[in-house]
Amino acid sequence: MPTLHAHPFSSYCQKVITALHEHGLDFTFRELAIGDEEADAEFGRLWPLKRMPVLVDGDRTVAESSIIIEYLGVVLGGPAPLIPSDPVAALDVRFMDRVFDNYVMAPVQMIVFDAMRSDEARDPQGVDRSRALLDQAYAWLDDRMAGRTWACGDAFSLADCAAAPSLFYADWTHEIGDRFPAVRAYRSRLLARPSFARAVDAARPYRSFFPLGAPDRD
Ligand SMILES: N[C@@H](CCC(=O)N[C@@H](CS)C(=O)NCC(=O)O)C(=O)O
Repeated sequence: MPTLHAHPFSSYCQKVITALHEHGLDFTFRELAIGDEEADAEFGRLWPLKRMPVLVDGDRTVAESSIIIEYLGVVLGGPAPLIPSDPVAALDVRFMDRVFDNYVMAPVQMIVFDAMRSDEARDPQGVDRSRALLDQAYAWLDDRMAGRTWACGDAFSLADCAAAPSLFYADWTHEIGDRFPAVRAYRSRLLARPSFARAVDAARPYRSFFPLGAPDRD
């Protein structure tokens, strides 16, 4: 059984946990709890850049959420084809995965990490730029999602695994306004997807960790 070194409240960990549930794969959860020095040291030996999650399968260590999800498909199998077998369709899935990581999750992380800093260390310009990028991403996604169920059409994919925690936390960080109805509806569909709903439920006890204050919903 593979081991996932992760934290339930982390967005990139939820992305991979959603994929594991889609595949119906059992795994051992090695929680990277704050203050657990032993887990942290073990994690640093596995992946010196220390970005969660990391999957260990036998003597293989796999880092980076998208690569872990690709690995689940090609090595560990399971019923969920999260990457289409058609190579051109697969490009669209990988493109949307990059969109959610780079243009939704990255600005969300910037704003959230900024909120954890002392007043003197804050970067208001960076926060403004990140909020503007989120607005641009929401507008682009609203057009893209009109008439679609999932990010790349009818099949739930890697891109939706990336979208789920990205849009979940994005709405908490920089609200997805009424002018983006297709993005809001997509976020609701993602929250209703059993694989992601399970990841969200497992993270409920940690909501007080959210530096901007978790809203009383979802
Ligand atoms: N590109 C990485 C990003 C992973 C990442 O940023 N993980 C966050 C948690 S959501 C993390 O480990 N942050 C620790 C830090 O920034 O020191 C991936 O896709 O796995």
